[in-house]
Amino acid sequence: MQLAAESEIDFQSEIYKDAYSRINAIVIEGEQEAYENYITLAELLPESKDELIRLSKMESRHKKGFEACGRNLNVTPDLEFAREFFSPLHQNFQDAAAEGKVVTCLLIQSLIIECFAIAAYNIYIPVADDFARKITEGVVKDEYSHLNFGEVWLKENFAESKAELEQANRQNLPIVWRMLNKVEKDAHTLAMEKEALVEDFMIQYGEALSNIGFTTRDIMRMSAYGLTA
Ligand code: Y39
Ligand code: FE
Ligand code: FE
Ligand code: FE
Repeated sequence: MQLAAESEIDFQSEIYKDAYSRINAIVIEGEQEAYENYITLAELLPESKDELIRLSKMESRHKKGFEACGRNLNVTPDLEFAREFFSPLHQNFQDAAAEGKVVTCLLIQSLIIECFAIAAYNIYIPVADDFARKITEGVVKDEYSHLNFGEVWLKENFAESKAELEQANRQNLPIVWRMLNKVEKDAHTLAMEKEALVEDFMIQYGEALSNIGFTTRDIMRMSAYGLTA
């Protein structure tokens, strides 16, 4: 992998800034929705309320950090693009929350979205500008702790959650693939390759499913739903 410091990335070029206006917006909108999702989860899981409110506050700090990254490059985030980008997952989370389907909410936010964030931030860090790299390094550590919350809860409630997890995976994993396809070109402009994003996502997500209690065979079957998107 090439490091930003040794590469030819021109962070001030119009091409870079145009792509950044969408990727930065996706991250800002994602952090805002993550903030809201953890507040919703705190209402659904009163026994974990304090912990979930703490996670929600971390997400709003992340949002502020990434807003600063955009300002630092003189980029205006395209938030309308970002809201559209997240709307299918956002809608599925809202629908699940309205039905009290906490397992589906946890799969969407704490597994899928957190793994997506971890993959994106891991791939971004080596090719980020110095300001954004420092911010993102701090953020990605937090995202691992958010993923861990979901893993621990779902592991403790695995037997009762298994069927709903499989259904929620089937419904939501293809959406992640469509999201990756929509962002592939802009990510490439930022020196982030889709293949690397997919690989990192599948490693994080597969590990999470394994930690929760799924077998290798289950994980293979569940992962295959991504491929048909
Ligand atoms: O839990 C979180 O903080 C997640 C909301 C943030 C999602 C970030 C999504 C990043 C996708 C960027 C795609 C770049 C190729
Ligand atoms: Fe909303
Ligand atoms: Fe976050
Ligand atoms: Fe998070």
